[in-house]
Amino acid sequence: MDTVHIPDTIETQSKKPELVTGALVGLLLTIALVAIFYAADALVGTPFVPFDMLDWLARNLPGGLITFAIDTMKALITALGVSNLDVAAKTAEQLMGIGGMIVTGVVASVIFFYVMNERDTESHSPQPGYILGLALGVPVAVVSLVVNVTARTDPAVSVIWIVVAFLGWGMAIHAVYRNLADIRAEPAQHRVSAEAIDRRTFLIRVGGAAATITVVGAGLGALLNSSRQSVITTTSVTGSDAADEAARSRAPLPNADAAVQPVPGTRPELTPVAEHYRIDISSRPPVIDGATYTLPVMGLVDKPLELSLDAIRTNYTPVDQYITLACISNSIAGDLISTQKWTGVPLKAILEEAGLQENARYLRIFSADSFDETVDIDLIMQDERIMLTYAWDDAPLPERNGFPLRIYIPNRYGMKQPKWITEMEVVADYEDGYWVRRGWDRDAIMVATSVIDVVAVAEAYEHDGTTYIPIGGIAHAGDRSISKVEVRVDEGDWQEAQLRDPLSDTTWVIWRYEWPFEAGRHTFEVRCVDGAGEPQIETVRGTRPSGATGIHRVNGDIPASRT
Ligand SMILES: Nc1nc2c(c(=O)[nH]1)N[C@H]1C(S)=C(S)[C@@H](COP(=O)(O)O)O[C@H]1N2
Ligand SMILES: [Mo]
Repeated sequence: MDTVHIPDTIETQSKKPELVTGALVGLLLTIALVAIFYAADALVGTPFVPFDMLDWLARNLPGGLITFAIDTMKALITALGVSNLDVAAKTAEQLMGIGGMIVTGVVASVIFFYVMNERDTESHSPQPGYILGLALGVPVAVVSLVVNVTARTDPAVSVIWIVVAFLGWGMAIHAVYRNLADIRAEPAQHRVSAEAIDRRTFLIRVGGAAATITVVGAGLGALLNSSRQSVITTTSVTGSDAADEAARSRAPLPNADAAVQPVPGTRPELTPVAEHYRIDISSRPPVIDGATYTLPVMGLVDKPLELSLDAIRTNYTPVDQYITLACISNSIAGDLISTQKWTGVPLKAILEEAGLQENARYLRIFSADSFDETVDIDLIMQDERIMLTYAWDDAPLPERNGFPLRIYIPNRYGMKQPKWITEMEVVADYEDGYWVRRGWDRDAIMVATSVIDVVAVAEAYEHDGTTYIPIGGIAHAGDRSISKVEVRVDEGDWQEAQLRDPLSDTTWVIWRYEWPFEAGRHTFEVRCVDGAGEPQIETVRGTRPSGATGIHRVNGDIPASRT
């Protein structure tokens, strides 16, 4: 045994466990706790608390700080060359939640070791462990109760589970502390050398146990989550890619006859649903049961409504629109912009049924994830395109994109358009919505932007002795349409591009320009003019608070010969 070799070390050391040991113990046991939460979530649907903590922080920190964190993350991810920014950002965010919880556990454990060392008592009461567990468990349970919208368990069960799990964690840390203190306090000669273990061996055993729990918990969770996911896809109404394709070939797109074809390499005109960008304030989308869901429409109305999803789908005349949605934090040429076919009911029809009272001015919309926004009622009554959306691409809204209901408001960035709507209230006074309270633009009108998607060197062709390389991309100005796109190369003259008929006047426009090819290094730039003749803003401006502006510019070496 090791003890035979190092009794002196043990005797001469202070009997108190060091704080570094406290940090190590906290690290091992908190990782194990995270794994247990993960497994329980996958198994029975209890809250995964690291995400809840992060969501709560994101909602309660000042808006500027969050924007800074998000921008930093975006910059990091972009620097790493990841292409799918929103997916990567979500993953980074989730890892931050887990990291944050582990750091909290480590700090709490260090403080616990410190306090215990200071107390200097021989008492073997289990009380300190309970106190540690409750000190973290109770606040975490409260936070989870407030923000969690994905748990499948009853809130009471969730709260008890979180407190019990943290109690177990606190007791485990205390037990490890006591053992370490006892081992060190014990004079070497009192040990039965065959059974006694030293501090290091004990810690290795604790580490082994924690690692086992972690691996089993995380493995179980991952296994259950992957099987759960596959169930969702097989029963999903959207079906396979092939089915989507079939659906599309049955109903030709409204611009099927457009003369101008996209340059190969231009982003798809209609974004596949699964690839639509996704931005929301939660680590995971809220889960709502469509079968029991009802939407209350209340406040300053003559007849408050309580609408089931079926009632919304069948009692009103549905409308279809092809829509380009963009996030206000999309940078120039970023990928937080997508186009889909939306189906819903004009909000006007619903408000008319409820009957607006004299002083009705604004509609407050509340969401399952505690997001909210305010819409001007005059706007709703004037613009029948403003709709309560229940389908994308002829299928129920995907969970992450707002199932069962989201609003559509033309010409506004996504931040003004709540998903997962749970309640609508007609009110007299304006109130800032979720992102407006955090410093973003109150109106959030979409800014005109144009982007170069591709300089298609591989598509070069010859015409009348000149070689041309097609350049293609998109231009977008909310619902204001695009009247002109211009391209310039190496700061020469602006040249007009051809515009493809768009899917609708609320989608982006695909453009192409045939560039007379010259070998060498070139700079390509694009700008656009909206349907009212208003040119896009050429000055570079960041996303906060009103959306990014500026000319998109790309540089490239165009090889002289491409065989
Ligand atoms: N309830 C709720 N609605 C929301 C958000 C949210 O976080 N919660 N995010 C908004 C933002 S900032 C954007 S850009 C769009 C994104 O919609 P998408 O994820 O379906 O693309 O949803 C908007 N609606
Ligand atoms: Mo957004």
